[in-house]
Amino acid sequence: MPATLSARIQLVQGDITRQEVSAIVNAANSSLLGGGGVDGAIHRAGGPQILEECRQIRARQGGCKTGEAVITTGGRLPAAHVIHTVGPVWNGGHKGEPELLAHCYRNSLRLAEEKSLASVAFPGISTGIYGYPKAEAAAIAVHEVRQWLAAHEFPEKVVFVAFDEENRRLYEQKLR
Ligand code: AR6
Repeated sequence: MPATLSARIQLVQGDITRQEVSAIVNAANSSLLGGGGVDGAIHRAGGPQILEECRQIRARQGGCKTGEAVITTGGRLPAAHVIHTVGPVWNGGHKGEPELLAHCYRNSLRLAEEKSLASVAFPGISTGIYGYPKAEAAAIAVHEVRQWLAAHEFPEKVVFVAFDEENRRLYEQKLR
């Protein structure tokens, strides 16, 4: 990886709600009304203002389709914003899942660029409840972020947040 690019990508293991970045990305569902996993953790830590803005977005545009992304406040989170994106449910890999997952990363990064956000942290979208194989998902995440950073000034930095040791190792391999 070119030095300038590697300096713009970080890997940490931990809880995404604690990240001090401009925006954290939420692995949401198309209702935007919250759920389990990282979605539940973000709404719990960030407080009711996030859900309130999600409801306003629903009223305007009726939720969020798979692969798309919307942005709200971060409420009480250290991050000023939450970018909510809806990953694909894993269905064997022949239902467009890789392309939809790539769209999640690209559309999230596009929102960050539109707002000139300095830094964005991503969880492993779709790799929990939605069942996307972790290694394949990490490969897509790393590929899409590298492509984006090579062509865009914003966000200046992307942080991959691995919740567990297994995910951290997978990202390490892909980033090597
Ligand atoms: N910080 C970082 N990563 C986390 C955290 C956390 N606090 N908690 C979980 N992860 P998931 P999905 C990791 O299930 O598969 C919700 O109900 C987790 O280990 O949160 O996209 C939504 O409302 C996994 O690697 O999201 C949807 O209905 C990754 O985050 C559905 O789940 C994603 O796991 C979305 O499923």
